[in-house]
Amino acid sequence: MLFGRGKKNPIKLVDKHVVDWKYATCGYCSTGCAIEVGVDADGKPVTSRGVADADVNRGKLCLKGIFEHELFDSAGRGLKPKMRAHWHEPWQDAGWDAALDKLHDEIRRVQAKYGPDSVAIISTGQMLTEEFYTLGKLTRGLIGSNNYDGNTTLCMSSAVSGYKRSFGSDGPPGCYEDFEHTDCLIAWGSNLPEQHPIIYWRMKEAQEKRGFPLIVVDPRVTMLAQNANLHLPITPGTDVVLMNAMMHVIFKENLHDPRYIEANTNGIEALAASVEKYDPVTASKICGIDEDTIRVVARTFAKAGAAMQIWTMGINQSTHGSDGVVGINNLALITGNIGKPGGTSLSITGQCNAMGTREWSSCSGLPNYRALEVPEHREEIARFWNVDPEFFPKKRGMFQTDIYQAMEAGQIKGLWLIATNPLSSLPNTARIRRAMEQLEFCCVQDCYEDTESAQYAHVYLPAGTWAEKDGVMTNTERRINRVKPVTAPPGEAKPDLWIFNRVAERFNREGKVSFPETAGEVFLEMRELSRGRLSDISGMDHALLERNRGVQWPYTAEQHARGEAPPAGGKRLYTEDGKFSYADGRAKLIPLPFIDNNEVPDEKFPVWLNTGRLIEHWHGRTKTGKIANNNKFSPIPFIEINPALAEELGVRRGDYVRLVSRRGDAVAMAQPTQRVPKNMVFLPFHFHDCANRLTLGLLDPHSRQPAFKQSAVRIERLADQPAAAKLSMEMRKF
Ligand SMILES: Nc1nc2c(c(=O)[nH]1)N[C@H]1C(S)=C(S)[C@@H](COP(=O)(O)OP(=O)(O)OC[C@H]3O[C@@H](n4cnc5c(=O)[nH]c(N)nc54)[C@H](O)[C@@H]3O)O[C@H]1N2
Ligand SMILES: Nc1nc2c(c(=O)[nH]1)N[C@H]1C(S)=C(S)[C@@H](COP(=O)(O)OP(=O)(O)OC[C@H]3O[C@@H](n4cnc5c(=O)[nH]c(N)nc54)[C@H](O)[C@@H]3O)O[C@H]1N2
Ligand code: SF4
Ligand SMILES: [Mo]
Repeated sequence: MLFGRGKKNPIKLVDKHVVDWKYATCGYCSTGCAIEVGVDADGKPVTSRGVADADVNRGKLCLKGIFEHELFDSAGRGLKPKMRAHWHEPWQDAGWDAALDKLHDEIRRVQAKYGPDSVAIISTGQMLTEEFYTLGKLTRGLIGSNNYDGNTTLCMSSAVSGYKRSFGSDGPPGCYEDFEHTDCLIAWGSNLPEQHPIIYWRMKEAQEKRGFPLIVVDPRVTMLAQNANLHLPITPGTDVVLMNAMMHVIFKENLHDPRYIEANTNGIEALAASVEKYDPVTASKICGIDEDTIRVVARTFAKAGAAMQIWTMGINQSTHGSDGVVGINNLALITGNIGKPGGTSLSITGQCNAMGTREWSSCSGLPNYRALEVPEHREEIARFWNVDPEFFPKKRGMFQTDIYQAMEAGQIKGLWLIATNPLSSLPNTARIRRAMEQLEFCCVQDCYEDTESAQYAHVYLPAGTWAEKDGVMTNTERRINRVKPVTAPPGEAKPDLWIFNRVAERFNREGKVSFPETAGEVFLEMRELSRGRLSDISGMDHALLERNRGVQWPYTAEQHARGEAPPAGGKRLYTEDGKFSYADGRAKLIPLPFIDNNEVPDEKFPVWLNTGRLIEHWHGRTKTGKIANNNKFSPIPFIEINPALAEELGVRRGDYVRLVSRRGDAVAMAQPTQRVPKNMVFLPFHFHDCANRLTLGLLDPHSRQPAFKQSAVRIERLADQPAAAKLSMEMRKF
């Protein structure tokens, strides 16, 4: 025997008696892994595996994807529609007709009493694209409230705003294959190995082959930072200062690309003048990165043949979120790193279909990146949907974060929440509670009935989730892929598309507007609306998407007719000179003066509160809190705390502490670690009634995205540890 060790017991895999494998795309993060779910002879989903020939994940899945089939019959799923007259009364089971009639009647009642925009509709990044499009048509074309937005305001809105300001349109220009061509990668506020494990794996493989430098900007020593060549532990909220200083060095040392700037951009003079005062010495005092490191990073980036930047919530969730994205784009543009292999500015999106909602939901405008502000766009869509163009508002309505403030002020009286749980995910829970209490009517449409937000609902609609439904999703690299129904929703729950179509019938009694019944038909309608636009999908259909394991947009009918195999042309955007979405085809270089407007630690609240995620959990844990193999890794709230700070506070590993901010307090277990500096704690926001009791969430002026990652707290060791342990167990909820 090899190694002479004698006979070993062979590893036995449990035979799950799979008779068929069904195709889907993972419903957690935006990586977009292709999954096959194994079903047994009774049609029960029993296991999941990665699809071997899918370009995105090449057979791999992370810890969430592997156990995803377990959510189909997990605890807390909604099985029946429910109603009640007041939110503090017990629920009564209701039939679908009664619940949907109530939703229609209450929306019209509130609108009649307080005006059309007094009803808000808040959607998500976690439905299928055909569902987004249908909800958009229903809201914009029939219901007619302009206060229609998504949880993407908590997530991608800074990226959207920054792309629009720099390039004239949203749409991430790069792809995962860029890792295989890049000569330098900067990751801004992104913890790839935990939050996008399979993108990380693609990056790591490429890096091991070619050895390009990885530079990580993050105040924590994240898993990604541990793998970096250079880690820049930046002072929270000051990334824009570092970007300006890097540009300062690049211009001073003539490392920019004049040919590219000349051919493709406007605004170089103003930008160069504005970064003049951000010399590395001055900048280092604000952003906490020493001047030599700033110079080294600027040179490494600018001198690389192709240089790439990725970023996630460390940039977007800030009072300078949109500016941070523009800063990244500025750096890319002045060095000619857009649209070329390995040279790009790639926003790593969050939710599985955060891109689909940006493209098709009509939340901030009209389908396929059309704007309410453009008369031709309103005309075009009105004609296509057979509605009166005058019915459309002439500018976008409130962002989600502003909707809550309007609710608190009593301006918004009706709310329809779809696949989002603001009572867990919005900053400053106490204010969100007060806002929800002002409502005359609230409907929650969720695949789980035990969400925090459902406490305030008058109608609950049980929805299917993920592969109980049929449609498509778009991932971070603009790849549209299929989700096919593996199983039916439990009990009387229904796919969201079915629900929207039934609601539409009630607002569309004369049948003026057509609402196709199946996702396949909806996709064909969307395809027509995409012709000739940046996000052109006219060459695609559901079958082609599955065959290719996803196709990146654009993929046009002409390409398809010419027989060009996907992803021809769709890998990257802005590959040619003068192809940006502004009228003159040029991108904009935009100066970014920095004003310090964060809540910062002071004597009373001396510690930064940084919040974010863990690999094993998903947001408010409606899903992962009930899947044993995810939940067991971190079943209760905890903080990462520096050992020196813990010692000063008399806190030992495993002690419970109270965190106090100007908004409220929360209890968590202390886990001392060098991952965080002495003046910061990191609190995952996954736990019930915890992190967002503390956060302030000041808003970015352009994107209205909250600064979830910058608040100030004080920490107290709790005297009564057994009582604290009990409280903490209660906060497990599930
Ligand atoms: N396992 C898992 N994966 C997920 C999710 C999940 O819930 N669980 N959610 C998905 C979604 S919707 C999203 S949006 C993404 C989020 O993905 P990420 O953004 O990668 O995750 P976060 O943990 O929110 O934040 C990333 C990092 O930002 C850092 N940061 C904080 N302040 C600053 C700052 O001022 N500057 C910089 N440069 N960095 C800062 C934090 O220390 C943290 O390490 O993850 C997606 N993937
Ligand atoms: N402190 C702090 N707060 C944060 C963040 C942070 O980093 N720190 N990150 C923010 C970010 S980036 C995000 S994206 C938000 C996420 O915030 P939320 O959107 O509130 O998060 P989820 O818990 O994913 O909520 C999704 C809801 O939809 C339900 N659902 C899932 N699939 C379906 C479906 O197919 N149909 C229907 N009808 N329902 C479905 C789930 O059960 C769940 O209740 O949180 C934000 N909040
Ligand atoms: S990396 Fe994201 S898409 Fe892939 S299996 Fe994990 S959660 Fe799903
Ligand atoms: Mo997100």
